[in-house]
Amino acid sequence: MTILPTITGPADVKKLTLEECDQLAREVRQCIIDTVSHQGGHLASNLGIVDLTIALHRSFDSPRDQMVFDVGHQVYTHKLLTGRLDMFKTLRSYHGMSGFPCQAESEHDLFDTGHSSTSISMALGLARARDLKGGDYHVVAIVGDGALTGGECYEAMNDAGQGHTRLIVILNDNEMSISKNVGALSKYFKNLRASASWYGGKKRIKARMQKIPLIGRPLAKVSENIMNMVKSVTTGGELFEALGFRYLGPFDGNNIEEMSRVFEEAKAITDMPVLIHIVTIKGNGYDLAETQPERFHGIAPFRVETGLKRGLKPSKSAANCAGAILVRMASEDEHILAVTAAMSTGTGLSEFAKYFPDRFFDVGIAEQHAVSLCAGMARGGFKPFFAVYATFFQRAYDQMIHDVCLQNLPVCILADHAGLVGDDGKTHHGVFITPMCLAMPNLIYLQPRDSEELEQTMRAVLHANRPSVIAYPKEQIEPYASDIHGRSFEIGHWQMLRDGGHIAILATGRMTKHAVEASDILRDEGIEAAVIDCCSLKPMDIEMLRELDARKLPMVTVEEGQLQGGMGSEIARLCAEQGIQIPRLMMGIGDHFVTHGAMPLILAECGLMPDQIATRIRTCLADTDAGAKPDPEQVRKQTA
Ligand SMILES: Cc1ncc(C[n+]2csc(CCOP(=O)(O)OP(=O)(O)O)c2C)c(N)n1
Repeated sequence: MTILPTITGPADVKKLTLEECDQLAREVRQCIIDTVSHQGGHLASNLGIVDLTIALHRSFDSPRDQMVFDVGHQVYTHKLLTGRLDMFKTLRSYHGMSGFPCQAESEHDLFDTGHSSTSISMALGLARARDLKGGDYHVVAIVGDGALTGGECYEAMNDAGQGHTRLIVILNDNEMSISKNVGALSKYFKNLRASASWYGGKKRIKARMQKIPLIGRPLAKVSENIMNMVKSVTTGGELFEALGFRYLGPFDGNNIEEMSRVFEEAKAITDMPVLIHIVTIKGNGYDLAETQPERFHGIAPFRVETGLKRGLKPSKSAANCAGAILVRMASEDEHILAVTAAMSTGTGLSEFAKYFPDRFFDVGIAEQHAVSLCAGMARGGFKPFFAVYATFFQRAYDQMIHDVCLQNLPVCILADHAGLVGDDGKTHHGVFITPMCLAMPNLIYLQPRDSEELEQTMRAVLHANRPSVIAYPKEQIEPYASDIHGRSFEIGHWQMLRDGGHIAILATGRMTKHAVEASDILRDEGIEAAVIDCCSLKPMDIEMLRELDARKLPMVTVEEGQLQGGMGSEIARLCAEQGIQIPRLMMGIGDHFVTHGAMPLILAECGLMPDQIATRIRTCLADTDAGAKPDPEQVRKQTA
């Protein structure tokens, strides 16, 4: 009999015997492999944490007891055990299940998360709230060794350790972030694992005993119990003890029985926070993911037998394009350095690391530190490029203003995954980057329209010798046909890709291509639209705005980001300042978080597909006489 379909909630997990739990773990793994192979998703992290999650739901009583999974990319088992099996096949699809914790899905998810290193702070907050209310339930944070490279974890532990707050933190140590974990702490965890020689010994002895015919398995069980008793009285983890935590570990996190026993031990500690150090195997149960955990960390749909991608060849990534350009530039200029915050492959820096290992720095999941580090490197005479997903760069807002822009230092942020990102959804869309950057004095902020302009912008900021951010989407945009020749990008100058006498579409980044396609549609209807590539968002091209005004061309703007404080808003502000007509229509993302799903679907939800842009322009032109001064009420309605 299969067990997984009978699990409607944590209460059903509690009824299972240990043998049945092991069977459930196998079924959950199979379900995750099957589903991710069709839907894509975070495979290796989820396979590693199956046993731990089953043990958590055996020992704790969610939702009364509260669990916070750090990042949240590893909650698939948690979802399956909390009544979401039916929905699971829709993982990461439009209007389907989120790939991350999601309050709208279940009372067992307390926060919608996707960014790293926040779980201990959140759990401490929950624990303090519990204590203020006089509650007696448990609060548990589950945090990976990768996430534990993020500084916020230490701010939280430092705070937790000063009181006697009852809190359980589980450190899930699989020696991996997305890539191999980095830094002094990862060495410290390695030493902890090694110094607890019982751990490796235990595994070896158990494996050998199990091979003895007939009596092997029972014998292994007895000896494991004895070794576990010995373990209970050993100590270690001075770092955590110094922070005011009781340290328990390391334990085998892929052993449900062992986890259940440790959790009971931790539950009994009520006068201080506890950190349980467990060791798991990333990708556990699927050979390919075990041997290549980085490739299977986050993966597009694939064939289970071969691990090869399903379907069409995936589109090229802009990150790889930027990485290749940076390698070329670095071979010409030895002052160029590259920095990543635990995302060397994702941000396209693997080749750079290979060619220039001395000029490449992986700082762990520490975006704030990365930006201040770059400030120091720049002050020291170098030209650092920090490649980071736009959404994670949000972390370093203050460091960018205070440590880079205020000092006017030549640090370049390569803000990858800018705009909408598709399946990862609301925690990962890089749609706040423009409002962030437009507010920063001294900054050059660029959004190239394609791979060719990406290279031009990277070279331009190198010579500008000032703080800069270059934002580009996840997918590489190949150069496309336009009426301009020479294609010479200049900071502070916009390019008219196509001329037209009825309306001017001002667009940026990937939306420039959509604007060209919209103008094709409109051209067939007799509407001539000029398309302007506004790559240089800071500084903007005031001359071009004056020229459009002089020609009495009504303006509309299109951007793949928040309208509040975005490109359209800034153009309107500049126009008002210059006494020229403001845009009639601003297209972009309204005042809400955008869901997950395939890119065309979510772009359509935001009204940003070429045909939708054309329709809105047509309506706008029909509503107002072309060339007439805009009616503010009309502008308000159109942009609502
Ligand atoms: C602030 C931030 N930076 C980067 C990431 C990208 N990211 C997602 S998971 C991950 C690695 C997490 O490693 P770990 O916590 O050890 O979990 P594991 O996947 O190994 O189980 C990274 C870098 C993120 N989610 N948030």
